[in-house]
Amino acid sequence: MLTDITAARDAALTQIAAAATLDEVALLTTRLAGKKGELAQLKTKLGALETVEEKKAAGQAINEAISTVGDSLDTQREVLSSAALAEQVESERIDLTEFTKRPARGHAHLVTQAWERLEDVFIGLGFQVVEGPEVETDWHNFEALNMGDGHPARGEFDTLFVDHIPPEGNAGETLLRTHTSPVQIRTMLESEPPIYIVAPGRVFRRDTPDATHMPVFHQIECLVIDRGITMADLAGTIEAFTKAFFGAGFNSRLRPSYFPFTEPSAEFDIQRPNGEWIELGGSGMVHPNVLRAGGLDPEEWSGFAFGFGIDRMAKERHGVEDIREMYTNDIRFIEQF
Ligand code: FA5
Repeated sequence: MLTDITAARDAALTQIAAAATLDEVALLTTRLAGKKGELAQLKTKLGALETVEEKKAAGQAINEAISTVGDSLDTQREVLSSAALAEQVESERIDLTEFTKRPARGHAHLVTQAWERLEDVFIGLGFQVVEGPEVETDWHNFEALNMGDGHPARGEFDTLFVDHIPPEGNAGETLLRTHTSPVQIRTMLESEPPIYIVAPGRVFRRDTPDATHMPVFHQIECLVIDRGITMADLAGTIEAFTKAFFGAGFNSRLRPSYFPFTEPSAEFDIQRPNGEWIELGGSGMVHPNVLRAGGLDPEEWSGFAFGFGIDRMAKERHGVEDIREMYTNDIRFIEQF
């Protein structure tokens, strides 16, 4: 009987070792190690044995054989599964060797670069960066900036209105901000002076695109509110900014001008090392009516503000002929900066 068991076990092990696929292993598992498998069947012959000792020894030998065969099936299953996985990986492998040249890395757009550098320079000068909404109320964009209904200066800003009736207010009072100056009002209303902020952002005007105009462009606003601020602080800040941003070889100047929200007002220009002057933006001392709209007492607080076009500045700085080129998304143009 013991010889039969050993022979059956060895035959089973030989078959398992010869199994070449997982399906074959599955078949062998049922046939050999199942409850009704060939080895288990041997137990039916135990009754024919004469002594208890013989029965016990044979029973034990059968159990051991079943266990050995089970282990062998497990091992074979594992061997075949990892081989199958390796085969699948190999068959699904994609040959990428022809793409060994690394793709070119992109970079930020010219205007984004200018925007980020402006923020860095102003942070270096001690300013905080704030943001305001692109969709504004008529009040923040005009009224609070000393441009009441019918003020002729409103005509300077060809405004895009939003088809929206605010919860409080009337149709035609919601618009796309025409400049970053409404952020002055929001900042004064939301924080206590002293205020030293810059507010970069996107602005909108119904301007026909040409070499120096886009209907969507970017401005950066600077606002300072403190005690005893004078025009000299404005001039000094613009000069410090000019040198920090453009370089030590650049100078700045103020020219008398008019904005409803500043009094006195000035255009400011920068001078290239070659002596050429470039207009940059508008500036002035914050008008008392604007301070009041911002909830501040003009007797106690004074301040200056300036603002300029980021796109226009980048255009001048890099000698771009036409501002529209910056938005054609022509990679040959964009790659140059
Ligand atoms: C203003 O928008 C004022 N808010 C600036 C200001 C701020 C004055 C604080 C005083 C105190 P202006 O309309 O001039 O001003 O526009 C400022 C700058 O935006 C211009 O100098 C120019 O650089 C840029 N700009 C104006 N219109 C366009 C346009 N359509 N496309 C590109 N840049 C423009």
